[in-house]
Amino acid sequence: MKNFTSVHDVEDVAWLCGRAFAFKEKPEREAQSGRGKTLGLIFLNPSLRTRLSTQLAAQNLGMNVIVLNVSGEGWKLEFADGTVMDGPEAEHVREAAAVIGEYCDIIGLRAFAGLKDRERDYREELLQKFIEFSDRPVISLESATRHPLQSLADLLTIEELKRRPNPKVVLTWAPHPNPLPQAVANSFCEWMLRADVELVVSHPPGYELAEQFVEGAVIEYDQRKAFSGADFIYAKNWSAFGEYGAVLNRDPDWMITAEKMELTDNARFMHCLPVRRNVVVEDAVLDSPASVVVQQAGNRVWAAQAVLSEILSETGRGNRG
Ligand code: SN0
Repeated sequence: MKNFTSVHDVEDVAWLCGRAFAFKEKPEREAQSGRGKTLGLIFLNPSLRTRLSTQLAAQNLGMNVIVLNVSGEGWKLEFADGTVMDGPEAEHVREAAAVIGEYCDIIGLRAFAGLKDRERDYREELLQKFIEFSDRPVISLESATRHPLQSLADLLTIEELKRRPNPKVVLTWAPHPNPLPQAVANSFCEWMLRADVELVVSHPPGYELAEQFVEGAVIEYDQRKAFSGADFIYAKNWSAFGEYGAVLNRDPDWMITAEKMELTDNARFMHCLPVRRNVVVEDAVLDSPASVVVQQAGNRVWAAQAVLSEILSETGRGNRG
């Protein structure tokens, strides 16, 4: 594995899950493999789980970790070519990524969708420029269209908790006051479609995700119908893809409630966090034994460790990116 930006970078998803579970069982099993190597974690947006779990995973492999919060501490970056840089942007990604590549053997990058220019976001311009100009392996810590470390941890959690083969997994849209990226939802779908689950996606009209992510999933506009017989309920808000970045619906009737969870087959409740209580999901669900959000977040460490270990085994063979 050279870069880790989507499920398409993974040859064998089941095998990668196996590696993650092996690290969960024995975190120090490859404690020397990253010795003398540096991971740089570059954040253009806030983070709690991603920053801590990826740092912990790298340390378990013996790596050095350095973190830069670009939005708070770095120079404001320019990404477009040929611009006259007389505005607030002080540094171009061409130099910034190249310099980070000098310091780091592997780079993790968080760069959310801007939600203004759909073509630019879906081309993954920021991520691609970091890959190109750093000349190092890059791990997505949530890009414009995907959050693959989250999705891998989600899959690990489903594998640990499923009570039957081919469980019914429902991704449901839920309300939120602000426009959020489609990345978590897109990514969850493409990973679930590579796993042994029955995927149902439920959202109000207007919230259809890009075809490339949901092709093969069942779309059910009636949330209650979608919940029927479900083994896992995965809640997430996203803004519209069609009317790009718009908040079209704030209907509290889409919130996940204990009453709706009754429609499922004793389903577990999942969310990537952070979650807005009593907007996305009511306290009664989040505080019930059905909620597995903390276990899910815990699995972020093993997802990151499995991915880092794979990339290290490549860089060890002298691959500079
Ligand atoms: C991000 C998202 O992509 O939806 C990160 C999730 C891992 N979530 C948010 O930005 C939530 C912010 C909020 O105001 O609730």
